[in-house]
Amino acid sequence: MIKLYDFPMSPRARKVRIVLAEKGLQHEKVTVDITKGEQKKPEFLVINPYGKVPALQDDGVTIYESTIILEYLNDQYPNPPLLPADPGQRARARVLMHYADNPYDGAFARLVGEVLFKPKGQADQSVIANAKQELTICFEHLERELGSNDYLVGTFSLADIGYAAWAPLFGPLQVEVPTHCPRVSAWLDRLKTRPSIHAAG
Ligand SMILES: N[C@@H](CCC(=O)N[C@@H](CS)C(=O)NCC(=O)O)C(=O)O
Repeated sequence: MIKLYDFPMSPRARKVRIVLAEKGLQHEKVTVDITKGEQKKPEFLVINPYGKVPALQDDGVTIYESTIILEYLNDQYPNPPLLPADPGQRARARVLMHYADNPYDGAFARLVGEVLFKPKGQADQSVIANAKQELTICFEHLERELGSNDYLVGTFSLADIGYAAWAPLFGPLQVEVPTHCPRVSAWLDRLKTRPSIHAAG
């Protein structure tokens, strides 16, 4: 049985929950309460030495880093496939996964640090403004990447998941997709209607 070390509010764990739902995989969830520091306990550091969720155990293997977990699940449980078969499109999907994990995730992580983790009134407004500016650049890039497609690489794939996973935090972080990125808005709305994304919480 697949075991997911999870925390409900974690966007990186949400990525894994989306893939588990897309593939209809039975699994056991173990909640690691990161608000209580459980991710830094010695027994969890044996599972993920970085002391972060998610982590996943399956078939005798322990994996951490959400994007590597996604790739593992797609390799081990190929149906439905969540990466294109064509090598060029597959590489493009991975480029977009890398983009989700770097500028996009990085800007959100800074916003979470200021808006959600700092006591009210102590958030650094310049960090917030810079992070929102970086997100605008990300949304503009995604607007170009989407073109007229419904999903980043045509059909739904792992490439979409890293972006969808942060959407529940747009409200609490007061992030809005700029009006000059209508394709991004439509794509995020489309993603919200997928049962897997709904199921992942
Ligand atoms: N690059 C990692 C990041 C994991 C990560 O930062 N997880 C957050 C929750 S979304 C966490 O565990 N934070 C607690 C901590 O850093 O102590 C991944 O994608 O799995």
